[in-house]
Amino acid sequence: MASSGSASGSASASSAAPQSTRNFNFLHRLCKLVVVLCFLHISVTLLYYVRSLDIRSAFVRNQQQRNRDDGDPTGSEALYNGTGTPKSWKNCPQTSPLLVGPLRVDFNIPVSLELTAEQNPQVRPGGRYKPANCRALQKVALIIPFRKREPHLKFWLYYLHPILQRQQLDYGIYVINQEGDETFNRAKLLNVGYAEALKDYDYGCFVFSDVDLIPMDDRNVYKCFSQPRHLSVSMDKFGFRLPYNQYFGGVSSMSKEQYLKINGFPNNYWGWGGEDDDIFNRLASKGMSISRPSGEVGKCRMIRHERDERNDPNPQRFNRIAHTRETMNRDGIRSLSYKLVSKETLALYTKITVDIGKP
Ligand code: UD2
Ligand code: MN
Repeated sequence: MASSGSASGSASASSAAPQSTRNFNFLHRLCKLVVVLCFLHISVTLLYYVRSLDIRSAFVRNQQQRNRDDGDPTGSEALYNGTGTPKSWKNCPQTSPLLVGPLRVDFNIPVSLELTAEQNPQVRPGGRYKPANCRALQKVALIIPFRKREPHLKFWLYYLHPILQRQQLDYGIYVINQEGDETFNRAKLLNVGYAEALKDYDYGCFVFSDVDLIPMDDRNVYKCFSQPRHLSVSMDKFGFRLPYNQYFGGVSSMSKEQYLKINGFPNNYWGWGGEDDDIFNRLASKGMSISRPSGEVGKCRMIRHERDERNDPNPQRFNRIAHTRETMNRDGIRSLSYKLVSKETLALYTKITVDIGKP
């Protein structure tokens, strides 16, 4: 039993050698496979990492491009050049270094046109200004619809002239005064302002402002953006909130191109209300979106007032707003007609008195 045991022992010893070799070979191959897999894993990880770097830098490039677009909605500075400013001058910076942020606006402190003129010696006749040491990025016409609101206009000029100068804009102020006692028509006056301002200068940007609205922060820049801008987003009158998402009343800005794309504003909203919603509908129907400052930067105050005479709520407004898409192509800047009564180049603004007819 023992010999057979030893014989069988030697036989199993002779067959154990190739077995261990086979095991060794197997282990060797397994290790190789593990190494190859590790290598593959590292390569794939590296590849993804490099690609994500590419995407990140493309994102940064894209953001920078967008910031540039925001500064110049026309995408070319050419429009804003040729202002009579020497070519060697540098462009003003994207963000003016002169801005101070939140401002105190108090309508209990009386102001006068004389005081405003005294405090703004750089403003030229007609309410024109451009920075003395750099080329403004935009040429902005400020258009104010107006009738019998002299006390409000005094405040507007007193507060806005210094702000607009700190914003380093090349600007002009146009007060569009409706002649006579017919029903008031805000949007048609704004169209007149657009047409008349362009007779003066090649403005590329138009800011449309109520006479009674004053911004409370000079970082709310009265210029144009890559999308139409609503500037009076957070008004004391509405508890410093946007009353509704589509709200476009108060102060807004549009580049010439954006304005022309919607055929300007409606001419047939007589009396109070609706015209701002019609403008919003026009923009939406052309696929544009509304750009807005933050609620903090967009704070503003409205001078308290009663409803004016001959500006009662327009009973047709709801019906008209419902049909903007059908009417906007035939009613707008392309079909505007009015009679210019007078154009006065005053110390702080250009006053355009106009006969815009009646309903
Ligand atoms: C709101 C909107 C305004 C416009 C209006 C409806 C705000 C802050 N503003 O203003 O943009 O959509 O509703 O039409 O929500 N004006 C005169 N003389 C007049 C009548 C009007 O100068 O006799 C001018 C003036 O610039 C005034 C603007 O038109 O600020 C708007 O009229 P409003 O102030 O009487 O109307 P309001 O405050 O409800
Ligand atoms: Mn008002």
